[in-house]
Amino acid sequence: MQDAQPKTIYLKDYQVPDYLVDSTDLHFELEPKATLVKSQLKIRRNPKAGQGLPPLLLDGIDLELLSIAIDGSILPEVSYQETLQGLSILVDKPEFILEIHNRINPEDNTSLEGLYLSNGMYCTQCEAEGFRKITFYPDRPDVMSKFTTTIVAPKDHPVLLSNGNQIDFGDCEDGRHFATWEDPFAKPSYLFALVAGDLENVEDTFTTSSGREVKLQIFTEAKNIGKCEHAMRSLKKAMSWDEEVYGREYDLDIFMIVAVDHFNMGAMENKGLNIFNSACVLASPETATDSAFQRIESIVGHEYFHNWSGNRVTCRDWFQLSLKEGFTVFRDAEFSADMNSRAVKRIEDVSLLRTNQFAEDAGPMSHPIRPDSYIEISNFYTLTVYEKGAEVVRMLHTLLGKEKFRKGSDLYFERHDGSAATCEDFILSMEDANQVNLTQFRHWYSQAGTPILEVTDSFDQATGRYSLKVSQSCPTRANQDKSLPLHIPIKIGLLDVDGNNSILNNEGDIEEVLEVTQPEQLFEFSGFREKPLPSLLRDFSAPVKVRYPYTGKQLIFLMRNDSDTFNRWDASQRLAFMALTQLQQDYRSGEALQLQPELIEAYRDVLKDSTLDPALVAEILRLPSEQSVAEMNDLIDAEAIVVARDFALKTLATALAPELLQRYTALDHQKPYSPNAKDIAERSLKNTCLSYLAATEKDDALNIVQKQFETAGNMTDSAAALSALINYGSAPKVDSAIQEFYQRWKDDTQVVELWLGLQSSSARNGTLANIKNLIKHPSFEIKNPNKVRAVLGGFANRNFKQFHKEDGSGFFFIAEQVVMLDKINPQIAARLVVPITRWQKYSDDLSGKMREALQGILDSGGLSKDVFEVVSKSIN
Ligand code: 0A1
Ligand code: ZN
Repeated sequence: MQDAQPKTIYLKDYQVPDYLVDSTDLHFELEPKATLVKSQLKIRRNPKAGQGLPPLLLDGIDLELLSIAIDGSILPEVSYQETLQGLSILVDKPEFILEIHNRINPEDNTSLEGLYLSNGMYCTQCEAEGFRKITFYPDRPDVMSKFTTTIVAPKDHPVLLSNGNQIDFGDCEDGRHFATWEDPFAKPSYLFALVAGDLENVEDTFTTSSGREVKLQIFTEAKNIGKCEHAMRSLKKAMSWDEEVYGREYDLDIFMIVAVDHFNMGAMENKGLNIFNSACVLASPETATDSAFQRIESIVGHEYFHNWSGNRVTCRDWFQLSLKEGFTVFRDAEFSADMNSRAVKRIEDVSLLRTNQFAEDAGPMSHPIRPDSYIEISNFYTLTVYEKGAEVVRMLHTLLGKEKFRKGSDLYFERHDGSAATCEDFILSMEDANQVNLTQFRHWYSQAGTPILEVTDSFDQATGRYSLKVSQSCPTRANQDKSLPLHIPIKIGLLDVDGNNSILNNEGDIEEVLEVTQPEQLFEFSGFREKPLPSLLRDFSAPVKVRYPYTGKQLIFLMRNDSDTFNRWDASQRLAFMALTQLQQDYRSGEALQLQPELIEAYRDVLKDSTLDPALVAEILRLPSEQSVAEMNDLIDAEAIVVARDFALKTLATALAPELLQRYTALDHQKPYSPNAKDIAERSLKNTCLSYLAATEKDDALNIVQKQFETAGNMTDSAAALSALINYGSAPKVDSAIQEFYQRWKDDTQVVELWLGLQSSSARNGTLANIKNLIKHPSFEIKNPNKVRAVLGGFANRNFKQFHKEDGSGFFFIAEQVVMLDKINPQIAARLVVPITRWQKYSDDLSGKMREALQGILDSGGLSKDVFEVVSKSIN
């Protein structure tokens, strides 16, 4: 729990470590309530750290210290001191062996950091600072050491795993058994992992480009062994892809993945022993949706890619987190794009960024992709560090081009292999490999906020010149220094009256990347007979907001004609946003609501266009979420947003019902399930049509939904039908569908999580009361983050309507849960509170209620650093 005064850590205070650890020998004797940890560290004074022999400071939290010895002699109590953060040991020689014995309690460790138990299985989570909950250690990423680990456990835990290669195993005299693992690669403590349990595994092999055979294993509880195939296939694809695209080969003889039910995040890239949240690795057609299949492929790829971008080259300090995360997200996004539909992947990623990262960057926790300070580093595993970080790497790729980017990444891996690097090192490698200057580009690492580009244009009929004027600005929070202009790549095309791309330059290009570097800049093009229509920021070439005064007609034209698929979708979003804004205003001024007929016709055209990728049709049809509309508004009027969106949805559903039904029927063919891009696209459109049809709330439409619910042959169709029923069905049928589904799937954890999530995100009145029952349901477990995310997270993050009730009931309920959860799992509590912290953007009624809920949390006292940081930064 929180110290009297939680300390802020600053990047500017970074200092190299005083001592280095050449080798780390760990010995575990596993017991649920009293695990014995013996660590032997070969320690040496860091020659780069200055003169003298300062005390050796080791991090340690919730540890019971048993003994300390240096070079075999037990230390007297006068030679060390236990502090709130760990241990301070007096040192009188520059090199020595330190041996520490301590005890920990995995069973009572509900924070899921360090060593803990999940369904009787021991596992670890050490990033960012979990290793200090295992033993006393310099727990910082720039201390890299070679680890050897011995695990002793009772034989009812037959599988004993750690990083690297197993070098020994056998029986102990007392009936237990042991295994010893050695990792030949030096690594920081956050990449350490240990697993012990009654697990089964599936096995395969991969032959690397240089001909080495690698053993691949996925471990899980016996009941889930049939759900590993997709992850294994994804892993092999990822291994080939990294060889082809980045020239990176795997380096150990074995690569293991373990599925764990209790996990704070998606997965963790521990060297040679990735630990995964079960939801991000286990799948079967009957139990997992298409999005689960795609999520698994991308996360398996992500963790695998970390072996180079994260493990072989790690981070010097946690301020550099985006060095490994931004780069690795970019790598996994490109991997997924290559394996599936590139355009749809891009649309999904940009939707997430715009809806949630833009909101984060406009809120109280706004920070640059390389933050300058933090109280609790776990709070900085954010969309900004991950997703905006990936966009920054993508911009480098766009500016340099594929070949030069690869030269830069090759140099980066070569220069920094085996060491802990910084974001600056990454940029320097890109510069040095290509003789380019990225001085101005560096501001992306140090400045927070979403830049806004105002674009205007003019055309001179007499000369045929067309010019685009671009001005950039970056509204940041008051406490930030004035922002400097950024280097922004804007990919554009110019459409002629027939919707074709015009030629833009003497090279005959039809697309160009404009490099915006000035606060205001003019770009000129010539040779036009008529004024072209600009297609701006194609493929979302920079994480910015572009403002250009498009008319509704022009947007419909772009939707129909733009050769850039992303921008076709983007035009539809702009159009929908314009309509929703108008509806909000009409609602507030008491006018009758109506949707423009041209808009309805534009949607009808898209729905009927059989030449378009069905997945793209689905993306275009789907109206922007309430949350994304909220993000676009300076002042959020939650009620008006809900009314406007509901009205637009129902109007479209009614007007397009015949076409929706036609497409639904054409796509409703029963074929064996396969999670390939084409089938996923078809299911996506089919189920989008289904949910629109359900929104008409007509009996015949609801009968179709009911029929799909009863006959679905895969979880994608089944869950889509259940969701439509929950949101639009009539009461008795909904209840029986919910019960039927649960009875069928109650033994499958992943499906139960889905079932909980569908209920908590229901837009129906009465959802909060239902949630209060759900948290008492036998399937709910407050100590399991997936269940918390499904029920409480589903409500606060994916149920705009019910969460933002004007009486504040949603906020007060979440606040109460946050206070309770904080005692169990601070990381999860700190994430759950975020939706209430954006109070400043809401209109008065809600904003006051949110503040009140936040104040209640703060007043409850005894908060963790995690929750304290998020709440106090929002309220002050
Ligand atoms: N590095 C992992 C995710 C991860 C991050 C933080 C954690 O605890 C604070 C746990 C896992 C990844 O990017 O996949
Ligand atoms: Zn990662």
